[in-house]
Formats: sequence, C-alpha cells, structure tokens
Amino acid sequence: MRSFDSIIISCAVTGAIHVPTMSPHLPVTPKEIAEEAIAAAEAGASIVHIHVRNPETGEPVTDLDLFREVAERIHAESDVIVQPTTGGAPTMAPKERASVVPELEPEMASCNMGSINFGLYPILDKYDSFKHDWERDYLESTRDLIFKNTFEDLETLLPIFDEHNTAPELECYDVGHLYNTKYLLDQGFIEPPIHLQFVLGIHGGIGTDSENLTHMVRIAEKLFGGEFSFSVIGAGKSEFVRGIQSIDMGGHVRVGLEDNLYLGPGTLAESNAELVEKIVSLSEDLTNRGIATPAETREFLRLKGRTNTAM
Ligand code: KMH
Ligand code: ZN
Repeated sequence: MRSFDSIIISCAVTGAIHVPTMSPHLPVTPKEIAEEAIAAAEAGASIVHIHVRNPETGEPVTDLDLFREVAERIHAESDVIVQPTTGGAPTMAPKERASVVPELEPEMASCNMGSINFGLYPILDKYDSFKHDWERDYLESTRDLIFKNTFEDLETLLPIFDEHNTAPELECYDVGHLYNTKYLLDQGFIEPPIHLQFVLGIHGGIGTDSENLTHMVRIAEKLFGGEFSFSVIGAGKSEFVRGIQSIDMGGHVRVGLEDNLYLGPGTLAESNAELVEKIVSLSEDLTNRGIATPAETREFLRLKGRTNTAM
C-alpha cells in the first residue's frame, strides 16, 4: 500500500441515495450543494464528491449545466478537489452518467467497478408519506434494478477518463470488484497507482462488518502490492467507526450526507461540515495522523490539477 501520513477526507455532499423526505438538510440546488461543499472543505475535506439534483424536486439528474454551476461556485471560494460522480443514480445508463468527464474534464471523478442490485427500497419501510411524488417510485424501482457497470461499460468509460486525464476513484462495493479492477489494470485500462474507495453497507453489496474492511484491504494488498491507496465509505451509522478503522489501517475516509444523514443516534446532521468536523475530531482524539490539504492530496494522488474553468 502507498503510505501517506495525512488523511484524505472526502465529503460526499448530496448523492442519489437519500431522498428529500429523509432530511431537510440534504442540499438540492446548485447553490446549496456548492455552499455545503465549501463549508465541508473549510472543515477539513480535501475532496468534495458531487452529484446534482433537480433544483425544484430534488430528483437526481445528470444535467451538465448544474454540474458546471456547482463547480464554478465552489472554485470561486475554495481550492478543494471537485470530484463529480459518474455513478449518478442507479437508474441512469453508464454513458449518461459519465458525460461529465468529456464535457468538464475534472481532475478526478468516481468510477464504479462492478454491477450490483443497488437496493434502496428498504428505505420505504421507514416513512409513511413522501415529500415529492417521484421519491416512492424511485426507491421502489431499485428492488429489481441492476446498477450496471459491466466490463463493456468499463472498457468504454475508462479510456474516456484517460483521454481527458481525469483520475478515476475506483468504487468497489464488494470483493469481486477488486478482481475486476485487477483485470482492467492488467489489460491497461487503468494506470497505477490506483485509489480505491471501499463502499460498505449498500443493500446488494458487502456489509459494514469490520472483517470485511480488513479482508478488502488484505486482498487489495495481494492484488496491487505497493501501487494502491484506499478510502472507506461506511454507509449509515457505520460511517465513523469504519472511517476510524480505515484511518487506523493507513487508509482514508469519506463522510457526507450522501452516505449518512446522522451525526449520532437519532440526531440528524444539520450540514455536511458537521460530519467532516466529527471525523476530524475523532481522528485527532484517536489517531496520530494529520489532515491532508487539497494541495497535498493532489500531489499524493498525482492529479493534474484544475485545467479549465469548469472543473
Ligand atoms: N453512492 C455511493 C454508495 C458514485 O457516485 O459514483 C458510492 C458513490 C458512487 O458515490
Ligand atoms: Zn456518489
């Protein structure tokens, strides 16, 4: 594993998993998303992971003008790394999700390394009514929905990342996705060193047990030796415990309202910055690693930096 004393904190500001009914604090408009991202960066995030939503309804969309507006607003105030999603929502087709890469040429974007039945429908059991009409159908549709990232999709998308010098953050939802990554690395679709994001706790992917993180790191070591770094998303209430485990193992961490809406049991986080502040404070108390600045993260991940006005 590549060693880096500092911790790379990513903040996933809004995502496409949670629906507006679940929290009044979920940012929806480009202005809200950008303000949340800037505050998260001030709290210690060196990467902000960005999805966009329909400003009126909060529905996940891939509108490039919205991505552009969010990025411009963030860049006007912050040098944080803006990492758009190419995962979009599980209901969207891979090419549509990835259009942000050729259009806005970000320095980094997420890239999902395998297909899963991305099941959001258990959320339905927790709410009697929904704020917007689309929410119930959206969640229900995931019962029988494959979030499609086939080898053909990846063999099409990864060359687009390469062409635009956009570093892929490799999202792995299960151990098999590490083997997919190894295959694509060996075939020349990905250049080492690689940055993995282990996603624990999506219904349809690997669970949030500590042993799973240990195992994924161990398998990554076997497959990639000294040529990888990793970060962890612990979905829901596992966000902080898996984050601290990752930091303790020499990895990095992602927090944010995309992955977890709660600051603690029964207490909604009122902002993304609160979640970043909490992981910073826990890591200060429990570990002896510092927090990476955007410049340090760019250097460690060998990012191209910002090369155009949009991203
Ligand atoms: N939604 C998360 C579980 C992406 O946007 O490309 C993982 C993610 C993927 O953030
Ligand atoms: Zn995402």
